Amino acid sequence: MSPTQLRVMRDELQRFLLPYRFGLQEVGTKIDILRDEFLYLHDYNPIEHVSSRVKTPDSLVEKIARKGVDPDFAAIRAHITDIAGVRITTSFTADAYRLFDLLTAQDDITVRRVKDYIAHPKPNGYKSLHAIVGVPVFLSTGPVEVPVEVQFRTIAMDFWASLEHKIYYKYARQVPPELLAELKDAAQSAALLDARMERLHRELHGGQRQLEAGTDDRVVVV
Ligand code: 0O2
Repeated sequence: MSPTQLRVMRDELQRFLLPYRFGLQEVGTKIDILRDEFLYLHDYNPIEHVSSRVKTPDSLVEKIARKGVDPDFAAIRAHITDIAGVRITTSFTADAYRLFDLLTAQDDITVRRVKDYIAHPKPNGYKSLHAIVGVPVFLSTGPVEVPVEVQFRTIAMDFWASLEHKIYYKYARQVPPELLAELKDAAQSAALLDARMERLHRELHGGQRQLEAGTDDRVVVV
């Protein structure tokens, strides 16, 4: 392939990925607003950490091959829905659900698919709440709805998932059974820690600081 053809391919890929970057910016702004409003109104921050990424070309190619998706942009756009991804890490499980509710209740957000791996953990122990949401992005050519995968999880779930991810890749997906069993056990410990910390948090605030659904401003701290 000539350098010119390579440059054309690179430019096409960059143009394809551009709306996904804008989608991340839109969702990022929404999350920033929720966090700032919480801090301002309730002196409470339900969010520990937010990270976002557009899938790398390597990871995209791997997923296209794994899912048997046709390698053309229309098929990729239709079938790979986590090209734009945001991860919201919370202190407590209740905050993960609350933020999910607040984000998905917004009028311009379309909920395309939800996978609740917190209520129904994967067999390996993975826990996280996943939502594929459609967010409108206004380009010079008109509006487009961009899918963004938002993952909500606690610090303990995130700690487990990032270690499991590293182990998975270190062993090229062929993780020894004893390590898999230990990981599953560690996931249970993480879940116990989550439950314990949440209980302590409630006790500390004597039931004074629970996130509850309100009517007008949707979330109140009572
Ligand atoms: P990366 O490197 O994070 O981008 P789908 O996209 O729904 O058609 P998929 O990919 O199985 O099919 O969807 P799912 O279950 O919602 O998982 C999407 C993402 O969740 C993964 O993206 C991971 O980030 C994370 N995830 C899911 N299962 C696990 C798990 O068992 N362990 C860890 N550590 N993370 C998990 P990618 O594309 O696999 O990878």
